[in-house]
Amino acid sequence: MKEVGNIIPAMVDVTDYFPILNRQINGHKLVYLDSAATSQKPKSVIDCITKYYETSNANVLRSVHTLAEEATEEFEESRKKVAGFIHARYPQEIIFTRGCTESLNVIARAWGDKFLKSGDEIVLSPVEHHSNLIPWQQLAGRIGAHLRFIDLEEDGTITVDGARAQINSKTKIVALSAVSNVLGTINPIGDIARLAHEVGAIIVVDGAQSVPHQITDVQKWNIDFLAFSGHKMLGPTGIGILWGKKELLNAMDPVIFGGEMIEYVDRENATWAELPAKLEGGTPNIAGAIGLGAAVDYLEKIGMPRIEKHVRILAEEAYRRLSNIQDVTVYGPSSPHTGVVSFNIYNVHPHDVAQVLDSQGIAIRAGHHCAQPLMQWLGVIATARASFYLYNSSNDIDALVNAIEITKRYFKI
Ligand code: 7TS
Repeated sequence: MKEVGNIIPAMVDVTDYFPILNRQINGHKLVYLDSAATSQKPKSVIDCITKYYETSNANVLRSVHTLAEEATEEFEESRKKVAGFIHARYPQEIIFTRGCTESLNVIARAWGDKFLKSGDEIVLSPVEHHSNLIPWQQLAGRIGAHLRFIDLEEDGTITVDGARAQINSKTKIVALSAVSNVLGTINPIGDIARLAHEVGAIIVVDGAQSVPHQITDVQKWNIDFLAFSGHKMLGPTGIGILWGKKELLNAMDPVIFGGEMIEYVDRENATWAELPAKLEGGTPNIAGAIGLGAAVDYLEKIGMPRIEKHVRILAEEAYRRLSNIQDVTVYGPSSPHTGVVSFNIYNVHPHDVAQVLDSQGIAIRAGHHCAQPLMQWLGVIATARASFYLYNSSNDIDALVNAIEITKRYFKI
């Protein structure tokens, strides 16, 4: 008998609030299971960006005319909203960047180049997205530092003991994702932050997959830096956040030089503006920042604890149901498991799985997910990955399970 999942409705009226989810794809209603790559955008975010361009568009932080003052006010209001969202102590600790990748690169350059020296160690994990690996590889190469990797448990989880085994007096930076974009594992960030601080190291957290899905409290975690992207949390592309403790951001030198970030300039020399301008050289993505503020409003209206619970229930339900399908391998722990479910169908390339699913209107991602060292650890070249957000329901899991059965029949598995 065919298994039917628990009834888990979407958290919002998708038809009204997420216009794109009304689309038909290849004759089927779109089932969007690729939010880990980028989330869809609610109408309130789309409308907010349109309104900004239609009514207040101007450059920020320079001119004194009305439009410029309105734009600056909205831009700075968004900074405050983001600060509140992650429980930052000061809005000046919120630096607008292009995204998580840029934020991590800035930390590696601006903190790493200044404060690390030859022989120092950087502790990472094998599950990191390339964005939280390559900047550290490059830094290590520039200054002669060494990378160490936390051993994973059999199911891919990271434990505090595993971290403790790699952290020592030579450790200067621990850089870890809070949630894996492939395994959906949730890492014990607060405990690992304590270990890092015990040896005088700093901890950098890649929050790309965690900030959209759970309450983020940088003070409770007691971390030093956090990087994340607006586009995975209902906001627009091209806007992201670098958060750091004020004293650390103050100690860093800028990496982008030009307009906006200076205090005084003469022919030979320049001095830097106060935070956050010091680290925001050039005209920022104003509409993006304002759109991100609208996304934060939307997420807070729905409630992060509810979103966290919803996504976790869906992911664990999908994990359970996919595990019960013959010839399907699901990766990572069954619980806790959030956001994403990676899987393979025996003898079928994940790209082929994604293609058959697309023919059924289902959008998933297939590939190495910018986590090739993790693929090597799993012993696979790629996986298929379904990822969930507040607009998904158990109907989407039904559609996914059904389409996997169609794929198996197609490839005669
Ligand atoms: N870190 C993690 C954990 C990620 O999942 C991603 C993007 C990034 C960093 C980089 O974010 P960006 O916005 O700067 O590109 N992850 C994915 C993904 O899993 N599929 O597409 C993008």
